[in-house]
Amino acid sequence: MPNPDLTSDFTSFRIAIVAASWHEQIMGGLIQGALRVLEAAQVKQFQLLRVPGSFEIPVVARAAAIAGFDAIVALGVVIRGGTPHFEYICQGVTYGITKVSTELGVPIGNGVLTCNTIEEALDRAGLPGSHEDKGFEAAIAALSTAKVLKDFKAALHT
Ligand code: RBF
Repeated sequence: MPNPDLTSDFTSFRIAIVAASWHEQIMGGLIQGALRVLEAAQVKQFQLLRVPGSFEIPVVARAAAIAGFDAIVALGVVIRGGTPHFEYICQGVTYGITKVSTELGVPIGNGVLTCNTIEEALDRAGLPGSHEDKGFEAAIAALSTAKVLKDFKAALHT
């Protein structure tokens, strides 16, 4: 992932984390990863919104975008099972957060893991022994993009 730049002033940013509730141990790692970013960036205003499953992330992300949050971090874990549900849930959440983000102009960091096995997800969850920290990465992406948008809009008015 790109080098995270958390040295800008993020103190006025309002950030929502929208997190599903399936696979709670992995979700714990993703949420902690995102919270580490908010702490490092000294974000003062944030809200953690828990939803039942990843499929429910877009509707709550939309409400957060409309409510004026500057960026949203979407966190979930979808594990491939024996039925086509995996594809439908993955498509639904990916399409849903893309639509919310582009139509409402609010960046959404995509931290929804779509994995073949629990082991694959554990390896990406930012837990002890994990090789990757996708909650952290999604929060960095959301904050960095919110900064790009804020600077861009400010420059238009100068
Ligand atoms: N939600 C997840 O966040 N991760 C999953 O791995 C997951 N697997 C599911 C498998 C099946 C067969 C079903 C029916 C639902 C699953 N869900 C999962 C829940 C889904 O995101 C949503 O909450 C429910 O379908 C209710 O709308």
